[in-house]
Order: sequence, then structure tokens, then C-alpha cells
Amino acid sequence: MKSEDRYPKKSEHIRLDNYVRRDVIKALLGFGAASLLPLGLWQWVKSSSYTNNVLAPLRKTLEFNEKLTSKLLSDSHLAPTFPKSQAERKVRFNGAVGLTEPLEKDYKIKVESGENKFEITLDDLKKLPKQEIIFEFKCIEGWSQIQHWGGVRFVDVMNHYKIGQKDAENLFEYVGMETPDDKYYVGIDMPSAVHPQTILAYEMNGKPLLKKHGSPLRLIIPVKYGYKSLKRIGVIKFSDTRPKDYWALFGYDYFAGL
Ligand SMILES: Nc1nc2c(c(=O)[nH]1)N[C@H]1C(S)=C(S)[C@@H](COP(=O)(O)O)O[C@H]1N2
Ligand SMILES: [Mo]
Repeated sequence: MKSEDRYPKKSEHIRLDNYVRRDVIKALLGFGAASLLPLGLWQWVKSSSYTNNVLAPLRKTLEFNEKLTSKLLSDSHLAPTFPKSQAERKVRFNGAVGLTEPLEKDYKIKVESGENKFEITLDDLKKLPKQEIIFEFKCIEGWSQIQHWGGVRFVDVMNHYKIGQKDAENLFEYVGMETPDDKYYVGIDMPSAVHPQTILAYEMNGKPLLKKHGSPLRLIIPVKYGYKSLKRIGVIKFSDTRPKDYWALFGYDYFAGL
């Protein structure tokens, strides 16, 4: 095994006392205003009507995303992107909670959307359109890096598997993701989950993810601080109640918006 691609050691785990700093939390509150943008979008998505057998709220979102990404509309909701040449080759590693156990051989992602429970394989996901993004990944500890990730848009996954829909009119309010061992977990508000830049990533710099970066599959959510980008997705669950969130339990902002 290459030293680069090993499982992280226990000693590399995050030290909690380094993290819970009141001044950082206060600074976070300043970002509150930014969360109004996705909320506005969300109200709009929610008010759309249901037609045919497709997820109507989601279809509107998809159309809206198309416009956003084709720049017909202002791209103020989008995290800035960069050319590939600027992507960091030595990507930083941070946090190994939930990554220390060997991965099961027949890795599958468990999905729960209301009564609908099933499993998805990585190969299934790779059949969906590939989406790459080069953006500035920001960790709340104070470092940032331009990084290049590849995978599938979460909104495409929702649409393909017809998940995330509570009833004919509405999507669930949240999606929760967990590592297979349930030691790290995040909760994401639906507007951010269906954001066009939110992807389930299986590649970094054009190659399969390394274990320490969350292989085989991780979340990449550019509109939020790094602690929401869960590595090694084992479970995806939709709900109307706030899913448990690892760092929110330590006093960090639940939404972690940028
Ligand atoms: N499973 C898991 N995912 C995680 C973490 C973790 O400890 N365990 N740390 C988070 C934090 S705080 C950051 S900044 C990013 C770091 O991702 P990287 O190691 O690929 O740089 O992963 C996030 N996702
Ligand atoms: Mo982080």
C-alpha cells in the first residue's frame, strides 16, 4: 500500500479542544446573511406545482440549475470556480473520524427516503453524468485550497432515483449523511443539497479518491465549510427533522454556509 493511500492513524484524529473556540463561532454568525439567498431559492422551489410523474419541485430546481450554470442568470449563488491548472496537486488532509475501519468489500450506499429503502453501488452512480468542480475548499480552522473533484451532482442522484420527495408537492427539508460506522455524520438543508455545485465525489485530480480523502465516495459541498463535506458516505437519509451533525454537536454553526 502506498503511504499516501493508507488509513489515517488514530493520532491524526481531530483534537476537539483545538476546535471549539468561541471567537470562531462568533465570526461564523457574520455569515448568516448569506444563507438568505438559498432560502429564497428554496421558497421558490417549494411553491412550484406538481406535474406528471416527475419530481416537480426537483424539476424546477434542475431547470433553475441549468440556467445558473449556463450563466443565463446571475451566478451569485455559485461558489467561484478556477481553471484546472490552479488546482492543488498536494491536497490537504484533515479529519479521520469514521475512516479508521477497513472498508467492507461489497461497499454500497444505504439510502432511506420515506418508506423507500434501498442500496446504491458506486458503479450505479458512475453511470450518471459526471460533474467536475475546481473551487476553493475552506476549512474553518483557517486554511483553504483550490481543489479539483469529480463525481455526480447530488440533485441528479435525487432525480434519477426519485428520492428526497416527501409527497407530490414537497421535498424533505434535510438530508443526513453518515460514514458506514456512523462515527461521522452531517446534516444538510435541502436548498444546499440540491445546489448545482453539490456533488458526490469519487475522484480527486482525475483519479479515484484516496482513502484519507474519503474513498470510495464523499460529499463535496462548495457552499459550505469543509466540515460538512463528509468523507466515506455509507448512509444517505432524508428527513424533515434536522439530522445529527458531528460538529454542530460541538457548537459549530449547523448550516456552515459560506
Ligand atoms: N468522515 C469524515 N469526514 C470529514 C471529516 C472527518 O473527520 N471524517 N472532517 C471534515 C473536515 S473538518 C474537513 S476540513 C474535510 C477535510 O477533507 P480532506 O481531508 O479531504 O482535506 O473533511 C470533512 N469530512
Ligand atoms: Mo475542517
